Amino acid sequence: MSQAPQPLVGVIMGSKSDWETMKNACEILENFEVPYEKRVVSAHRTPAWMNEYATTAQGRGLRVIIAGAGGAAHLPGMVAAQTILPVLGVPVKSRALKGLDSLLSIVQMPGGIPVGTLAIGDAGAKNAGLLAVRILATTDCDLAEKLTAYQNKQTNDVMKDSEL
Ligand code: RP5
Repeated sequence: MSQAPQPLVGVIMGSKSDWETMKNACEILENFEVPYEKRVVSAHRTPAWMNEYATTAQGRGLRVIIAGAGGAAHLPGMVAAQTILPVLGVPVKSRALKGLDSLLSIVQMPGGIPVGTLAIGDAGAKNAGLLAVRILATTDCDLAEKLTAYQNKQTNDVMKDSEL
């Protein structure tokens, strides 16, 4: 029986309700054939599990963590505080404040504990996936080639339709 490949990226989110947004990051990782894991990890509802996840992530072989959360979005920052892995934060669009609360909760980290904060919502999650691929591609030539092809295709697709 062949074993599943070791996940390199951990995609975590504060609630199942974040999945519609965070699946955009997972789709990118699947397109680039990057092994990843996805888990619900809540800073507020499961603090002990968050602590365990963050402190064991590097030892389990993860290279990047993508953390999405909405509202009082403390998950990315609290995970970044407990690991030296790069953490990419995705502000999920909240019902009450359309994600501005999520964005400000994630982006305003104190100096010393970095979180790479992306845009609110689907585009942010997609770009978090791409940024994780770019981080891994710094030490993986095959992945770097795939990224170049992805970017070229994107450019060509836009150029083909550039006449309105
Ligand atoms: C945050 O609270 C989650 O990241 C989610 O975006 C938000 C609302 O969670 P639910 O009440 O939908 O579970 O922790």
